[in-house]
Amino acid sequence: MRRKILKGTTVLAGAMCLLASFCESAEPAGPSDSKAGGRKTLTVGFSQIGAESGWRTAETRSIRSEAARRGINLKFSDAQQKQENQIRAIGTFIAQKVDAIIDAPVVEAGWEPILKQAKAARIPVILVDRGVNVSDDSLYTTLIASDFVAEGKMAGDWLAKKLKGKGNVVELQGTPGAAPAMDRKRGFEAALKNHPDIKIIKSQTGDFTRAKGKEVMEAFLKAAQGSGAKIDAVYAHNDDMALGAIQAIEATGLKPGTDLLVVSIDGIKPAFEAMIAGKLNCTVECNPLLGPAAFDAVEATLAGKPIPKRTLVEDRIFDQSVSKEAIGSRQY
Ligand code: GYE
Repeated sequence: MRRKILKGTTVLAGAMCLLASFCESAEPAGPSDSKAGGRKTLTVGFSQIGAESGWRTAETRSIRSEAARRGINLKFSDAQQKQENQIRAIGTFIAQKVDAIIDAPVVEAGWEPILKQAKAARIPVILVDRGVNVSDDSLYTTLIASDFVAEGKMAGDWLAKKLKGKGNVVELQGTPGAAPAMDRKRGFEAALKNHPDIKIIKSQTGDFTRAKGKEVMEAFLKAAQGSGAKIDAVYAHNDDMALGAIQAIEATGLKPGTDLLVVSIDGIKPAFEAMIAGKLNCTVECNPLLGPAAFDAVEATLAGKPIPKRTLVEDRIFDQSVSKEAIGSRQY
């Protein structure tokens, strides 16, 4: 499978050149109106999951601003976390005969029928951020996303070292059925395989939101109090849930970051602020600035150029030791 690598935020501009082979002089074609100068104005439908996290709103901003920069007419649909809303929106985009569709699929399963409709209408579908589970991968053009298993593994390796191979961990999972929730769990568990004295004593979904992360963490803390178990660390599948958990921990009088370690994924600015304040210990970056790569893919595919099936966004880990110097260059 052909694959491209897109590096993390700080080196994004440089790494975009990796994509230039299929981006340069892409001549978009499609059924849209003509612009002065003969070039067509592309119309692209974007089915976004919602606005559950800082990561998500950064991704939306990136797609919107890149569409505007390229003079692309963007039809934006917010699914409010529901796959049926995404499927409906994609159906509408197909009926409107858009030139291409960008989809950030909330969960992995259940996409075949609508993707078959898009394929039958010869509308390319670019997947951003999360993958889908389909038997025929010709149903989408390309997937531009991070390796979530690797992210979970980075978080787990970091935590295992910090805990010196021993401790009780509670886990706040992302949305059930979502690729980043399943894969970040898998990667984290893989990292802990060689550390039998680190135990995940509780694991529950906090739906990638701050409010749910707080609520579930409150329940974890109460249960631990009742049973006499000590929680040594929290692993949250995203920063927003970790920030919610930090509030819950503080409300009990404990010090997050000191009494309990807190590790998460995304690398949004508030996470860097929490690291500087000593409340969050570590975050694994997951770059949401996917607009440029998504529209490169749209324009290239409409120009009939071959594009890789998978573009990997490269991520890296940040902890308190580097948070101060790193925060200035964070773009989201
Ligand atoms: O980590 C989380 C968001 O799909 C990678 O979704 C994305 C995840 C991200 O809500 O904050």
